[in-house]
Parts: sequence; structure tokens; C-alpha cells
Amino acid sequence: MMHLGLSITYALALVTGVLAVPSQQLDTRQQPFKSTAITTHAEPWAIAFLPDKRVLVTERRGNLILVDPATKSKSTITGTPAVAYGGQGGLHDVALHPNYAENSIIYISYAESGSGGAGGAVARAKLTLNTSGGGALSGVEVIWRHSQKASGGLQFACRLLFGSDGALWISSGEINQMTPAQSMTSNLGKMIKLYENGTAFAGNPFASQGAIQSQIWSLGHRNPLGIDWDAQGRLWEVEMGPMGGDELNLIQSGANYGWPVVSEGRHYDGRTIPAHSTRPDITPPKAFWVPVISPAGLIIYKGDLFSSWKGNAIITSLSAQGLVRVTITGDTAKEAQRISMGRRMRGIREDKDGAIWVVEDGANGRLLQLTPN
Ligand SMILES: *[C@@H]1O[C@H](CO)[C@@H](O)[C@H](O)[C@H]1NC(C)=O
Ligand SMILES: *[C@@H]1O[C@H](CO)[C@@H](O)[C@H](O)[C@H]1NC(C)=O
Ligand SMILES: [Ca+2]
Repeated sequence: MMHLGLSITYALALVTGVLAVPSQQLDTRQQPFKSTAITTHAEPWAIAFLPDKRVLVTERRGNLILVDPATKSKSTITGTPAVAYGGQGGLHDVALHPNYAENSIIYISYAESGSGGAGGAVARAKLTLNTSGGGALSGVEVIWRHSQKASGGLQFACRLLFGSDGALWISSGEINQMTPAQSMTSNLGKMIKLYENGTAFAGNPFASQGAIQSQIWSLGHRNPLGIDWDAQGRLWEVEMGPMGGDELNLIQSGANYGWPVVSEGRHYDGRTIPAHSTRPDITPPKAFWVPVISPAGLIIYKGDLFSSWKGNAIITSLSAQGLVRVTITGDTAKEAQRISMGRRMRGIREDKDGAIWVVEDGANGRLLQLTPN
């Protein structure tokens, strides 16, 4: 079973003695906040903010929803591509082109069906909003896809993030195929850096080595569900490990993050995996969790509203049913706080005013706006 938040994982960890109690001491920077429910969705996954403060929310069955927080109303964006809904797959992330205000282009990631099962894909399209509510995508163009498909519907990931240089980052999951995460002729289990048109970024570390290699920024990732920049422009990533071993990584050009060669967790059938410390050539995580938190999204908080959280990683957690706050000092990271919200938490984004928005996982998942009390 893949991170369904089952207590069996915890029990097995206890029995097998791999339980390392994560640091849960509360630091002094508690920040009371209130949670305002905006809308309710069927399996929401991700959030993106439009310049006019309306919000795009993806729903896993393939619906792209336009939310107006001012009226708490929602309408549908038509023209989304067919998605392979099943397992963990469906419609995943949504992001605006850096020049959205001029070109109205958005990007979506999703699982698509094909020979051999399903794989992740990223498409861009023009978004035309309708004055009477909702809107439509047109000119949908797939600009990237996983280099193979697989059955099982697991670990697509494919978070989307633009950088200050205008490049598009994709956190590519390994769709439960494991070894392709180490293969340079596969784009599974990689951090991918492209131009906004889908062409591989010229400055990538393996640019001279071939078509797939040229897309790759880093390798050895399992199920990388959250990526964000810190204020210094460093890229951080959270990924779900196997049984145990969820990771927070600082992403560096050309680095190998180890999956499935090393991990702080073990396979679901109980087989052990060597720890990162056995392979000095592999970049270890800055923080890891045994038992797991099942990280589903990440922001590095940059605003002023939650002033005591500035620079912290805020991770949405499925199995811990809330948020996990991690302090970052230099290039070290340490869990500071778990905030129980009573529901598995999925997508997370910070808006321009510093409010934090999250979506709850599963049926009747709410879009919540978090602001300090
Ligand atoms: C806008 O809404 C109207 C009324 O619902 C509909 O007829 C029209 O097709 C919509 N246009 C777009 C671009 O979605
Ligand atoms: C994509 O964008 C890059 C950078 O602007 C450019 O060099 C390249 O020619 C473009 N590729 C296509 C197919 O338009
Ligand atoms: Ca790792």
C-alpha cells in the first residue's frame, strides 16, 4: 500500500525497530491562525492564483474549477484534456505562465492513458475567461510527458513551478518503476527543467548527452509532490519515500538523490534499503521522516502575514492530517511543529498577500484560506 496513512506502517516501524522519533518539540514561534472555508471540491489536488484574486483548483477526475473567493462561488473551465483517473492519477497541478497577464497561458499536469498504462504529461493552453462565469482552454498542447507508461496508477507527482529565469520545473515521479529513477535515458524520478515552450533548458547539467538527458536537472527521486523556492532562490523538494523515509531535499544541479539505491525507509514487503550514509556520492535529504508524514505539497513561506514563519518550509501532510512546519537554517532543516487539521491535506500555495491556501484531500475536500488570528 502506498502511503494511505495506515497505522500498519507505524506498527511495522515499531516492530522492525526502524522507528526514529521525529523531532516534534514545539519551538517558540507558534502562530495561531484561522481557517476560512471557501469552496468544496471532489478530490482537489492543486491551487493557482489568477491576477484578479480568483483561484484555479484542479479536481482529480479532470475538472478545472474557477473559484471566486469574494462570493465563494465556483464555475467550470471547459476544454481540459482527458485524464487517466485511477490510483493516484488524474488531473494534478496547475500553474500560470510567467507572462500570463499578457498571454493568458496556463500549464496543467495530469496522468494520461497510453500503451502500457498511464504516465504523467504536462500541457499548456490558453485560458479564456467568460464574463458570465467559467471559461475555456484552447490550443491545448502537450509539451512534456513521461518517457514510459506503467500500470498501477502510482507516483506520477508532476508539480509545476516557474523560476525567476522563466523556466518551467516539473517534479517527475517514477510511477512506481523504481530503477528508471537512476537511468539517464528515462525522465521518471527526475527534476526536469524546460523552457516555457517545453524545450530542454540549455543550461541543464546533462544538456550535451541526449534528448532525455538534456531535460534532467537532478535524479533519484521517488514521488516528489512538492517544490518551492526559498528567498535566496534555492529549490527545495519534498518526496514520499517507501515505507518510511519521506524526504525534504535541497535540489542541486546534477545531483543524485538516491532512489531506489538508498533510502531511510524500507520496501513495502519489508526488504531493507541501504541508508544514504552508505553512499557518499549520493546527496542525502536535509530532513526525513520515519514513520512517514506523506508529504503532498510544499511552500517555503515568504510573506509577512505569518511573520514568525518566514523562511520555514510548510508541508501539507496526508497521513499526519495537517501541516508540518520545518525551520531552515543555512542548509540544515529541522521539524519545528505539527499542526493537526483533522483531514489529509493536499495542495498548498501562498498568495501575494501572504495568506496560505490549502486543499483537503479526497471527497468533499475544502479550499481553505489560512490567515493569522
Ligand atoms: C460563456 O458562457 C456562455 C453562457 O453560459 C456560453 O454560451 C459560452 O459558450 C461561454 N464561453 C466560453 C468561452 O466559455
Ligand atoms: C523554445 O524556447 C527557447 C528559449 O527561448 C528557444 O531557444 C527555442 O528555439 C524554442 N523552441 C521552440 C520549438 O520554439
Ligand atoms: Ca533520497
